[in-house]
Amino acid sequence: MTGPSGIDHAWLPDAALRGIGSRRVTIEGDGPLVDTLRAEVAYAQGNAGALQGDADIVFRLDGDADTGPEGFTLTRSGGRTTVTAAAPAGLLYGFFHVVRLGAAAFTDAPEQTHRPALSRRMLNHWDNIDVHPVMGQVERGYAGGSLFWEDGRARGDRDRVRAYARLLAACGINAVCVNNVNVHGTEARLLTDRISEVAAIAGELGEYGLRTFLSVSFAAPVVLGGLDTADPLDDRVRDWWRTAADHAYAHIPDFGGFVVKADSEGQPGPFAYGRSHADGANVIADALAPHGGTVHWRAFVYNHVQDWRDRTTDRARAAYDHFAALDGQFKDNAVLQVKHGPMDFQVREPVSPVIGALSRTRVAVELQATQEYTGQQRHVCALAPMWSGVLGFRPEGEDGATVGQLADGGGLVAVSNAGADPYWTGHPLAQFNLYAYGRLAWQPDADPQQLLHEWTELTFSPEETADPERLRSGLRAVLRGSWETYEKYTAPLGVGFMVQPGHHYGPGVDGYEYSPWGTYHFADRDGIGVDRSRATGTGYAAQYAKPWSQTYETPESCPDELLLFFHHVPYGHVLHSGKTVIQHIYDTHFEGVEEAEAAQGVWATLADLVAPARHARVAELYEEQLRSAREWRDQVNSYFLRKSGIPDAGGRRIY
Ligand code: GCW
Repeated sequence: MTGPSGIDHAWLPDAALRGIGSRRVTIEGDGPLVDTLRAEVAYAQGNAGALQGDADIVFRLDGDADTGPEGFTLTRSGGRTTVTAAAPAGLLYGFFHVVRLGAAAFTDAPEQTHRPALSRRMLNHWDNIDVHPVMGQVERGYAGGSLFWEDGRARGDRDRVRAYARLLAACGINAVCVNNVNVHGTEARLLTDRISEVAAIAGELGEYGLRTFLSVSFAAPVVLGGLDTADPLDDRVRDWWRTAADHAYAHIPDFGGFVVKADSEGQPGPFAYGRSHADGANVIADALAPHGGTVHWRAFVYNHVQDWRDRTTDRARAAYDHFAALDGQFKDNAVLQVKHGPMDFQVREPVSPVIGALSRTRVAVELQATQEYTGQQRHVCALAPMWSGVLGFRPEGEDGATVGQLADGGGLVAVSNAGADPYWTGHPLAQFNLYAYGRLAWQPDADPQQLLHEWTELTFSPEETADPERLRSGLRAVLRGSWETYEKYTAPLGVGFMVQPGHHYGPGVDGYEYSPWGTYHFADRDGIGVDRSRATGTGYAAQYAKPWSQTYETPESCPDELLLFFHHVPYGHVLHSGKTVIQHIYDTHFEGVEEAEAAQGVWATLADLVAPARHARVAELYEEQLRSAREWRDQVNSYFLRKSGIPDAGGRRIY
C-alpha cells in the first residue's frame, strides 16, 4: 500500500492523508475491507503506532445503518467525526471521503449520507497479454504497457496493481475488466486454463472492494471447448458456458462476470447462427446467474465493411437499429453496454439515441477515458465537462430522466487510460480524466469544475507550496477549457474523425473519407456535413424522442456544435453564432492553437510550484501538443480554403 517506489501517488499523496494521520482514530468492525481500512489508517499515521486517548474520528460498522452496501454517513460535531456504514465498503469509501475533505472533515457540520448513484462503476482495460508489434500491448493505450500483464503472463509483482486498486477505490470505482474486449487467442484462455492468473489479479483488486470482470470471446465454446458451434440455442453451448462460469467462480468467489464484444469489428457473435443479440447475451447470463454474475454485452455493432459509395447506410443508426427492438428481451443479469455517442468517442457527438429507447433493459453507458480521439494523452484534454454533458442529457426532454439516471440499471463504464507508465496515464494531467470518471460514476450530477478543484487539491497539495493561489489558478486555466480547445483545432461542428487512419493521431481530413468504416464528412466545393434528417437524410434524427427528433431535424433548430453531424450545409450557411460555417472553421482553428499556446505559457509559470519531473513531463508534452495542433490548424484550414475557394475574412495565413 505504501506506493511502490517510482509510482506516482496521484490523488493520494501523503500530504492528503496527513489530516487523518495526525488524529486519533478508532475503527469498530471486522472483515477484509475493514482490514484494508486499518492498514490505510496505519499508513496515514506513518506506522508511528496508533495515537492514544479519545478518538477524533471513529469508523463504525453498523448493520442497521441506512447507507446501502457502499454508502456511509458522516457526522461532525463536538470535535468528533464519525463515519458510519452498513457494510465495510462504505467505511472504506468514507475514509477516502474524509481524505478528500481534508481539514474540513474535522469541523462541525450537518450530518450527511453519501451513497453512489450507480451501483456499477467499472473500468474496461483494453489490455492484451501479448504485445502486438504495431498496436503495442494495450489497444489504444497511451500509458505504456499493461498494469496487469507482463512477459506473457499476469505480473508476479503486483504492488502496482494494489496501488492502482487503491487509487480507483479512492475515486469510487468498484469494478475492473482486466483484458481487451477484442479477445485474441492467448487471452481467450484466461477463461479456462489460465483463470488462476485472473484470480491473482482479482485478489489484489478485491482488497479495495473492486470486482474483477473478464472479456470473453463469443466463440469460446468453439475456440476453447472444441465444439463445432457457438450457437447460443444449442444445449452443448449452454452447458459449456455453465461449466466455464462455474470454473471462474470456483477460482474467484467474488468474480463480477463477463464483458462481450460480439458481431463487432470482426469479433464472432450470434449473427453467424441466425440468432439475436438477446439470445447471445442470455446464454451467457444464464451461466452466470447462479453465481450472481453479470454479463456486460456491448452494443457497438455496426457494419465496418461498408461501401463509401453507399449513402443509405449510416453507421450512426446502427446501435438503435440493432438493439431498440430487443428491449425487454435481455435477462435480468444482462447489461447492455452502450457507447455514449452513436459513432465512436469523437470529440463531439450527440448522445446515442438508443440509451433513451431501452426502458426495459439494464443499460450501462460507456465512456472513453483513454484519449484515442482526443489527443492520445499527448494533448491536454479534460473530459469531465463532456461526460457531465452526456450524463445530464435528458433523452425525453425536460421532464424526463437524465442519462445518468437511466444508467442506474447497468452503471457507468470507462475505457481506462492507465498503464505501466510511472504517472499511470502517460500525461500526468490525464490523471484528472480517470479521477473525474470515478467521481461522476458515483455522482453523475457532480460539477466538473468542482471535481477539477478537488483533484487539484489532492494531487498538487497547493497549500504545501509557496503560492497556493497561483498554482490553483494556473491548473484551472490549463485544464478547464481544454476539451473545447482541442475541439477547436480538430474536426469542426460535430463532423468527427478527420484523423490519420489506423492509429487515429493527428489530422487526416480525408483519412476515412473513402474507407469502409462508415465515417464520412462529404465535403465538396459547396459544403460539408452528413444529412441525418428524417426528411432528406438517413433518418437518424428520427431515432430520438421529442423534442430532440425535432431539434436535430433542421439546420435552423440544430445546435451549432452538432450542425455538421446532422446536416450537410453550404460553407456560407450562417450559424446561430452569426458566423458562416467556413469562417467558423477558420476562426476556431486559429483560436484553438492560440489557446493551446496560452496554456503552455501558463504551465511554464508553474515550474517553481510543481515537482520538477512532473513539470518537465508536461512541458515536454506541450511541445508535441503545439506541433500537432498547428498541423491540425493548417491542414484543416488549407483543406477548406482549397475546397471552397472562400478566403478567410481575417486575411490570416492559410496554405
Ligand atoms: O474506437 C474503436 C477502437 C478500437 C476498439 C473499438 C471498440 C477495442 O478504434 O480499437 O476496439 O472501438 O470499442 O470495441
